[in-house]
Amino acid sequence: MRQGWRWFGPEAPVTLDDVRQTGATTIVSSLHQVPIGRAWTEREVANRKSMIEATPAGRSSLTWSVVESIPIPDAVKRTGGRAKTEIEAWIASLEAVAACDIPIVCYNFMPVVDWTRTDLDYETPTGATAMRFDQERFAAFDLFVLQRQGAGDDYSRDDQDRARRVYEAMSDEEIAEITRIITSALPGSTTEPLTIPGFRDKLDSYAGIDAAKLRQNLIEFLQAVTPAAEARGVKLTLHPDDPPRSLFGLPRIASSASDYAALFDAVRSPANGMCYCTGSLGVRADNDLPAIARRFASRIHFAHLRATKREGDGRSFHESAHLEGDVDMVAVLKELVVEDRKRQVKDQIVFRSDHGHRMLDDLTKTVTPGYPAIGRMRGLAELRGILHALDAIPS
Ligand code: DNO
Repeated sequence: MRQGWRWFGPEAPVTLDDVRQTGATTIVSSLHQVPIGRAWTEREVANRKSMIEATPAGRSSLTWSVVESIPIPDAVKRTGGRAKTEIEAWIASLEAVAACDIPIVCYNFMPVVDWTRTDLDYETPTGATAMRFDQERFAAFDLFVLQRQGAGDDYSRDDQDRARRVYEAMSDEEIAEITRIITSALPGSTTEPLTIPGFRDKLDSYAGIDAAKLRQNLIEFLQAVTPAAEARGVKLTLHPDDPPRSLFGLPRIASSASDYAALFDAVRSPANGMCYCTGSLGVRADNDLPAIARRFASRIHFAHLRATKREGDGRSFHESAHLEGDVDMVAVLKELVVEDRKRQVKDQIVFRSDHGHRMLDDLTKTVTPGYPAIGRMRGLAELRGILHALDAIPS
């Protein structure tokens, strides 16, 4: 397996030289500066690639092997194959990526919000901080800050009472903070930052789109884009919903093994692949992670490895250290390694240690939420340790 690192570009606090020191050898990146929906040009991709791959004298080399992500505009999620112009622009971006020999593209199909948390710096017992999704704070935002129409139908009377108490105890600053965290699109998100009125409008634009419709739209998108990907040898990898359940009454359709099975059955192209994210899928107790890795092994080209810990209410969770929490990382890596050993080097699975605790020097620095260097490096080192141990055991 190839050890990857998500790099947010030349303005990011973590530099390419920092990445070299983590031991990662391959880069996961995107043209975050390009507005969603605008086609990427080959020149733009090539410039970024040469930034990554121009190795200073004496330094170890890095390659750019994964684009995470080419964002999918709302029009595609809402209207599927009818969003012809948007799909053409997406294919043009894909072709620019392919022309630069980058073999893997990650994307997701979550409407309105990409990954969602309520707390960025939840203090863990070690003093390091983690990202957290607190169901009561989320409900307080949905019911009383956003005041989403129909939200009451999604929460029990007890849940609503608890959310009201949480909301009433929040200061104005706390309300502003949770609004910012939820609406302004966390780093790497493929959705637009929104204001509260903009958020309500976006939700309205999805009225009448249920899970079956959204799935059909994704299938139409895949039918349109997989021929281009297949012809150019690019693997498309669908990232799971994070968290893997409906939020704000919106459908989500990449949350479970049966969701992925439906997509792989509908679009059989080998370019139709999976980004296997243990942290996202692991939030659901009924997602058996090693079984998912085994079942879809040949479809997995990219993996996000991190662990989440479900809390007492069964809905809240926080991001634990990579080998703690609810994910059996040894069992997961065993499955991925079995698949990886069957592949040629050029087709090996790229993984990155996903997210990381904010710890040590990063506690006093400006960091990218979820992506501080030290916590991610701790995770990568632990994962690498497992891989070394598995390598020592003959297959
Ligand atoms: C968050 C990331 C997501 C992911 C996209 C993939 O940390 O996992 O933003 O990049 O959902 O398209």
